[in-house]
Parts: sequence; structure tokens; C-alpha cells
Amino acid sequence: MKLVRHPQSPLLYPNPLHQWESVNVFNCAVTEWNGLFHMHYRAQGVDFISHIGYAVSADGLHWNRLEKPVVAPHQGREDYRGVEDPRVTPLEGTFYMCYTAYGENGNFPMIAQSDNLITWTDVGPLEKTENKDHVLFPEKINGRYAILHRRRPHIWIAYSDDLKTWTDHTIIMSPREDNLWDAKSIGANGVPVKTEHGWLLFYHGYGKEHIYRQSVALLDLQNPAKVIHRPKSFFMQPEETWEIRGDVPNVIFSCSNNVVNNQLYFYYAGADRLIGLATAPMKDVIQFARKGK
Ligand code: BMA
Repeated sequence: MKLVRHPQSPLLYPNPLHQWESVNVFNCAVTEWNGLFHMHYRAQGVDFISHIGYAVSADGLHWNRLEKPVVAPHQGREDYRGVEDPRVTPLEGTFYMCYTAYGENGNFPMIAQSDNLITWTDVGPLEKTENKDHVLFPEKINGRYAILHRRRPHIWIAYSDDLKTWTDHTIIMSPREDNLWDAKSIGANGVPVKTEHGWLLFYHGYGKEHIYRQSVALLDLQNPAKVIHRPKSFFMQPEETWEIRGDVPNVIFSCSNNVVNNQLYFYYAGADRLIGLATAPMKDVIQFARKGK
């Protein structure tokens, strides 16, 4: 299975007129709501402090952005180095954003909420220790909120009744030491997609050469701690010049995997600098997840 890079890619570039997004725009979440595509993206200026910007689009290709970020560092020493890597989950009429707070003690995973996708208030941290790549499931599982997260180098799951206290932390997937592309570290991408075959989990991994590649796994619908299928191979790797060279070389990174008219819309960042789109029929993605071809 091969994703097809959209001919108009890359779709979003840094904007030299805005200090906060003048150097890099990357790692975006895209949410379909009210007939529009809403993008939350990580952006950096010359100080490399990340902010989260917002853009809206009628077709998913042409984006109109707000002048100011919608989430900026706001917790003093705890996130003064930046707010990073948004993943947005619609759940029970509210939008939840999982983002990484980067401050004097390193990274920790935060959760915020919004009714309109523009004004965000913090719900609280998932935990206050080194952790990222967290993303909420789009529905409760057995009556509780469920979240994926990454205590390096594994993907974990945890559960909560109120989105504030998280328990039952369990490793669900680990790097495969004998497998070239995901031997060292893995992390979840966007909101897991519910299918009749299980939760489709899009995830990234890297091995010795530190090349960020992309693949999928299928998790049990009732018990997503159980991995049903995990292909050996990846479905996408850096190939275009803008994916190989940029701020951080050889990175394809994604915080969103949307399904639009039975197509996977895989928004991703190349080399931590630009945002692009690749697509594939969902039936091919599911077949790849089940058979690994
Ligand atoms: C990881 C991520 C991203 C970034 C990637 C590659 O740690 O959290 O923020 O895109 O590194 O540099």
C-alpha cells in the first residue's frame, strides 16, 4: 500500500510576516466540523518557541489562517519553551486538544477543551512527567475516557472518569528491536479511527538511523490494550526533498488521520518545517493493517 502525495503539497508554509510562525509550521491536527476543515498546527519563529496556530478550509487544501496563535505558552516556567503537537478529538459535543507542554522540567502531556475550536481552556495534565504523543479516543470505552500516550519508547493506554485522574496505565505496543524502521521508539499519531475490524491506530516510529516513518495497527474495539494486527512494514517514509531536508532531517510526522469520502486524508509535516497531505482509499489502508501489504 502506498499513500499518494497530493500534487498541491506542501499546503502550508511558514509565514515570514508573523514572528511566531516565521520559521516552521508542522505537526497538525485536522478536524472536520460544520462542513469545514479546521487545522491546529505547531509553529515556530526564530526563538523556536512553539505556538499552536489555527487555519480553516472549505476543501482541505486551501487554508486561511488566523493572525494570532490560539494556544500560546501560558503556564510560566512549565511551558515557557513551547506548546507542541496538537491532537484534537471531538467527544460528546466538546473538542479536546492533547498538546505537549515544554518547560523547565522537559515535556509533559496536557489536555485542553473548547466548544468552538478557537478558545481553549486547560483541563489538566495527564501526568507531570516526561511523556508526549497522547491522544484521546473519540468515545468512552466501557464507560471511561481512554487515552494513548508515550512513555518512551512504548505506546501506552490509560483510562479516566473525569479526564483529570488517569489510571490503569498499560503498555500496548513497543519498538521491535529486530525491525529496522521502528526498532527504537514509537508513538501514536491522530485520533484512532473506529472500523468494523478494530480501532485503526496510526503511529510513527524510528530506528537506528532516526528516520521517522509511518504505519498502522489494529486494536480490539472493546479492549484497545489488545493489538490484533501490526504489519511489519511502514506505509510512508520521507522521500521528497522537503521531507528529507528542513529543520529536523528525515521526518514525516503526523497528528491527524482523517477519513473523507472513504479516503484517508493523511496530513503530515515534512522535516519539521512544512505541512502536506497524502491520501489512500480506506479499504487499502484497512487491508494493509490486516495483511501488511
Ligand atoms: C518528536 C515529536 C515532534 C517532532 C519529531 C521530529 O519528538 O514530538 O515534535 O516532529 O520529534 O523532530
